[in-house]
Amino acid sequence: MKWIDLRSDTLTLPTPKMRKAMAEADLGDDVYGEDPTINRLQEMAAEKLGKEAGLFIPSGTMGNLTAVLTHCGRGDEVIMGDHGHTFLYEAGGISALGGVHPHTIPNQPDGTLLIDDIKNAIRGVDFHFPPSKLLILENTHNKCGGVSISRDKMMKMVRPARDAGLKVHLDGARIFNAAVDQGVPVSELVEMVDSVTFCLSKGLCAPVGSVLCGSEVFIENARRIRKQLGGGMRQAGVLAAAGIVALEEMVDRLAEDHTHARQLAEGLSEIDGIRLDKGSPNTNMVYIEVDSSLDISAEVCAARLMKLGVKAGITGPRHFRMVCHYWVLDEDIPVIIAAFKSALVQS
Ligand code: TLP
Repeated sequence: MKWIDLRSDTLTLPTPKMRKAMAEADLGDDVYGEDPTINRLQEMAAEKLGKEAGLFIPSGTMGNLTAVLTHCGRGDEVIMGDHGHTFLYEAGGISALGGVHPHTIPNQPDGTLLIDDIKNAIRGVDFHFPPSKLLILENTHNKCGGVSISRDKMMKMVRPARDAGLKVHLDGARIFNAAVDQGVPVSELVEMVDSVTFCLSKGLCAPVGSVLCGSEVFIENARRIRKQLGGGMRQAGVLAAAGIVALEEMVDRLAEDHTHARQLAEGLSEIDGIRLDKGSPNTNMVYIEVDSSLDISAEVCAARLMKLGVKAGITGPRHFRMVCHYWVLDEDIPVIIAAFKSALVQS
């Protein structure tokens, strides 16, 4: 059976061109800084993002963790959204491994944080308090519906942190989706932050890896933290080679995933009992809720969809997330919509 797997864009497989580039990559020991393919990927990434330097990291989670531990020491406090990936889905790594204290404030439906909430979260000087050191933002914002956040909104959120002497890190796992969605160079969306992680292994289809970018001094310090975390890899140019293809060939085509997400959202919202959960998709994610008048749980619905070749991500008792990516094709969209109709009719 042909599967249409919408659970995440992390499920993307490398393209044939990536596999060829991986097989032919020039390699060396990256802990010595001698893997030419990794060095090239890091330079390309830094240049695209308008930062001085980049560091290849095994995952987005380790990229964010490395950034936090580079910016903060034990007992320091990080301000972040309560729907942020670093808070919700990174296994509490910043606390468990870094002794860093998370201070959450509410994410708004558009993925932003209120300026007053940021200002109020920043601690004054008092030995009772953990020192506020870092603000973390996320763009696109996964849990808020894959929403892409404009440069203007980013600038506004960064300002109060800057004024109080905090650093700012961006979880830009899908920052290229945001740039393509807004039709702006990616550097414009990250110019205001001190550090940014983006993922090669999501919509960009590489099998493994993220790049952390920032100033030369920051990246030198981050290199030590990555080593402490066990993320110093050796001949990992085999992986970076796919990342280079990702940056060269897979960025502009993200627009197709956004079109598919819009088509899917339109088709699903016409089905009785389905409503869009987080507003219209503006990048590659569609979140939906199945009405309680239909007596069907997400588990039962997902099982029926599976029988029809569709894998959807369950995000709540009646909620789904569907993520469009390279391996979801034009002709798959009507198949997914028909599968939902059929799965709900049976209830
Ligand atoms: N997100 C995954 C799951 O962990 C939820 C997904 O399927 O979307 N930042 C953001 C915004 C992410 O969405 C993710 C992965 C990460 C960081 C972590 O990346 P990896 O999986 O490479 O550690």
